[in-house]
Amino acid sequence: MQQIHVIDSHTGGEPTRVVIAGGPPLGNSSMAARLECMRSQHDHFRSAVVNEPRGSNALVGALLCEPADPSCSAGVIFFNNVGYLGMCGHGTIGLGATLAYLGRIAPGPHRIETPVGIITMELHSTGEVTVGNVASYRSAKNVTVNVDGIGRVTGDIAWGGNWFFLTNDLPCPLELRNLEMLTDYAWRIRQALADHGITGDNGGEIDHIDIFGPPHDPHAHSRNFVLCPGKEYDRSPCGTGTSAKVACLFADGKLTEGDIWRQESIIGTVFEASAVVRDGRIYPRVKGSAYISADANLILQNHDPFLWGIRELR
Ligand code: PYC
Repeated sequence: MQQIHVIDSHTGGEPTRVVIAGGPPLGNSSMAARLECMRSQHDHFRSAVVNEPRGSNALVGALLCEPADPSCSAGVIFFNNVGYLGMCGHGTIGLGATLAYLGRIAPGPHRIETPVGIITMELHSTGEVTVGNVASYRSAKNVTVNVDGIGRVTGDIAWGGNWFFLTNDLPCPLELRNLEMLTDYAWRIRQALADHGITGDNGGEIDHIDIFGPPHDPHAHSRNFVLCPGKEYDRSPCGTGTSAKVACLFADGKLTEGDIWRQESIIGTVFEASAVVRDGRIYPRVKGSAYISADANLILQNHDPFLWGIRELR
């Protein structure tokens, strides 16, 4: 029997499960190398933690690691129902709330190692967390793709720690009651991008689709629907997606340093974003709150036919 100590939280409705103890041995190299080790040798661990019957398709896992860089407070590898994420904004906010709950960090800024670079995570005395993300940028503007069963859809391709296709072309109002239609629409866009060989830089797969429309909250600037790689929607406004959006707004001259962008999610939760410019590069900052929902041990019994989770649900 194996035990895995986890802390569950949600950030604007989107769940995160931080693995505190019981993770696989991944060595002491960079987070990118450790992610590759986990992917190639311990992928069953990912599935056991986030997939049913212990998890759900919406759950994002965060394996807490000793950092390789001593200037960092922690390292982290994010994963989901189908694979791995370069970065995760809502997950980092969940990680901040988790480390605060455990009494492992005090309010103030902390450096965190991720597979795509070092980020900052500032814990505020209010319990809110601001993520200082990796440099984000738009790689292509106004890309039109022919989508099966839909027609032409136009959007931007941008990096916010993951690759995004961001579009204002709406198939219907951004309402939770339209979830099925939005999911189908976004999934078709994703497939069309792949079919037409449209990628991020260096062939990076565009595995997140971010659809924007008018907000409900009069204090927010926009509402979004984000489809994640495993065909599940983000309940939060998506930290890396909001970072990609901030990069696009900057590139269009619609946002400058110090401006605030309030991004509302499909369930009405809001992230507050801004950006810092350093050496000509845009570093988005995303602020939100997370709430602890469980402090538990996952049990893996050797005779359980679903010891490693139910894989390939999608
Ligand atoms: O907040 O960056 C994010 C995120 C990515 C996938 C789900 N949430």
